[in-house]
Amino acid sequence: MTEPDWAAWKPTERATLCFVIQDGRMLLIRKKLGLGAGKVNGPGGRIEPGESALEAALRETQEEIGVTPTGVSQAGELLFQFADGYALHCSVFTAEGAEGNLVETDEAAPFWVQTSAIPYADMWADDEHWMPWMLAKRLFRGLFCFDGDRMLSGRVEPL
Ligand code: 8DG
Repeated sequence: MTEPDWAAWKPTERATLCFVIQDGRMLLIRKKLGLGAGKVNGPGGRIEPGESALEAALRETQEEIGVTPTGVSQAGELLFQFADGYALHCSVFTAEGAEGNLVETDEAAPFWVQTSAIPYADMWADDEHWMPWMLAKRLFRGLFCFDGDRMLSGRVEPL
């Protein structure tokens, strides 16, 4: 698979991710269903028609683990080109906290980890490349090519 022309790249679908980071810890999920099932990730999912990326990030977090993120800001964006032609744009947000009761749902099991001990081995292969940017509050753009869940190439640049 050759690298796409990222300047002309258009996504098939758009999704979001939201990472609550508070007191040196980050709120993660083990995803039970859908794309990336079995992997550790932040809450998130596809943007529905008429919704902004931020609205989708809040809704998906509520649906997946029962809490509403607060103090949300943009962290970066991820462009994923898959070998089968599927292309996904993902807006990444961070939150300073979350309101409500954390619950496990059919979609996800939530847990907290120290930001110094992120379980990259259980996550999508690109995450270890851009998460340090997010933790350092450096706005980023990540450009990644995948075949299934195997990362073929990628890079991270300032946004
Ligand atoms: P649905 O909830 O929209 O109905 O469908 P789904 O099949 O469950 O998928 P999703 O959760 O909506 O969308 C996939 C999620 O996975 C979305 O939040 C973006 C995220 N995701 C990827 N690739 C990668 C990746 O490489 N790293 C990380 N951290 N997240 C990724 O699709």
